[in-house]
Amino acid sequence: MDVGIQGDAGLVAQDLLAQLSDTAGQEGREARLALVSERQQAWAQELEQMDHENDDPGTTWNQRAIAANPEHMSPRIAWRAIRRVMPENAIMSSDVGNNCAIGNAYPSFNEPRKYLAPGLFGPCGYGFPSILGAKVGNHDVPVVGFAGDGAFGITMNELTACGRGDRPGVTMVVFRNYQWGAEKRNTTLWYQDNFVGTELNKGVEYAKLAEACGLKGIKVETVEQLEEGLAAAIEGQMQRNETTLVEVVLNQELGEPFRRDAMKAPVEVAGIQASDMCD
Ligand SMILES: Cc1ncc(C[n+]2csc(CCOP(=O)(O)OP(=O)(O)O)c2C)c(N)n1
Ligand SMILES: [Mg+2]
Repeated sequence: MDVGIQGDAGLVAQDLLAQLSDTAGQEGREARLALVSERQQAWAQELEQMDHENDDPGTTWNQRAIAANPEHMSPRIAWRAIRRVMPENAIMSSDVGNNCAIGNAYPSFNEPRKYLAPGLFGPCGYGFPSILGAKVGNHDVPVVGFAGDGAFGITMNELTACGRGDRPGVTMVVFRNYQWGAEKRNTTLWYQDNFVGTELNKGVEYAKLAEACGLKGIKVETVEQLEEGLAAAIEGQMQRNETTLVEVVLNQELGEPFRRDAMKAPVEVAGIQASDMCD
């Protein structure tokens, strides 16, 4: 029998619990826990082995992106390096974008209130201010923010304010793939690489922007540089109250689009010419 319940979720759950016996839910519990742990281990193993993003049939963006910059880290290779260095008690934030979305699979947490994400609201520019706020509330805890180069640009004016006076130090990682990657991913799939407005200015040096704001900035291009640079930045945050921006140069691979379900190839409804769009 199904029963619809309308009420405050917390209060209803408490009432339900009060009605249940102490052994309710025990049946098959061990087997369920074993299955969860088996699945977790299998997933962790799979993640360890994934270096690159797949192309959908008929598209070649990722293959070309890997070939174009074989010396650059892929998002997954960078995330594995990050995971090796992140302190266990750190609070992290994750912005909206392709690199951050790929990265959401990597961290694991042993305590609550460690992971800040914009969820379904999806505002680009979330990663930096949210980690600044986390540090204001948790001076003794290492905090590390993550954002793509496009999304970071939306709130990077905070660089001018966060180093004032006795503000606590933070560590901010910016993934530099020179593109609004998540948007470009849609275009590779449904518009035959007809990119419009997805390229970022290659001449901008994010680490130097941080330095110009009186903060520390480092640009890293290899796994070793990333591990060393991020570890040093976190050490500086905790020991010397330093804020460091870690600019991580990546290749241009792109993972799953956010809304595969919501996107469709455009349908030609009339014989419109490009020249129709001009004066
Ligand atoms: C305020 C705002 N504007 C636009 C978008 C749409 N949007 C979602 S992801 C994305 C691209 C993010 O690019 P970047 O931060 O460089 O990350 P990447 O995908 O390259 O890793 C955009 C424009 C959004 N979510 N929020
Ligand atoms: Mg980007």
